[in-house]
Amino acid sequence: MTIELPALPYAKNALEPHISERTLDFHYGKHHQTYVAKLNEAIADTPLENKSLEDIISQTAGDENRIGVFNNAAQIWNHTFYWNCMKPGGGDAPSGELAARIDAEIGGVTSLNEALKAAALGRFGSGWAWLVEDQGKLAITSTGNADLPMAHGQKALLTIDVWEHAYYLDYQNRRPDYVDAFLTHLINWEFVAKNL
Ligand code: MN3
Repeated sequence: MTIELPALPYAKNALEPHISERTLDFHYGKHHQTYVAKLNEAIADTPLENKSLEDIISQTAGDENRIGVFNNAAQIWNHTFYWNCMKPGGGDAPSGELAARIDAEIGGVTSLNEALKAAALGRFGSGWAWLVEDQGKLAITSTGNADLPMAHGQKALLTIDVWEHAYYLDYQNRRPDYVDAFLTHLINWEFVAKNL
């Protein structure tokens, strides 16, 4: 069994003008694809060869001798999750149980967006900002490089990729503008609610 690159859940130009087709050409078509190719190369003829992506991640997390395998596997998972966190015409408000919990535990969606933005801008260098469920409570976190909530016993609900490759072609060094566009125009709240 090889790990496959999942299809994008929308066309490459569907997130314009906020994220360009050119960015998705590179980000999905090159970066995500390369993580898949490198992982398959690394696990070929090893005991990990027939494992699921989640098993590969959990079996290599924290293992310094297999950091390369972990990084590629985690980046595959992170990117598939990230694509699904966005949709054309997204960014409307959450509803139902998710909205009630955001109100009760974080003080509302405005506070959530502020905290996500702070996490995204506070992450020095490459990484990810997250809304997670941690021991039954909503929390905002960030991780460096390929690291991800499941390696810390948390459930991922939403992520923002803050690696430069996610925004540089469209926003150059302006990470805050990319994060604003993500929060205002792109979040797929139905997907976030489904992760609860
Ligand atoms: Mn990326």
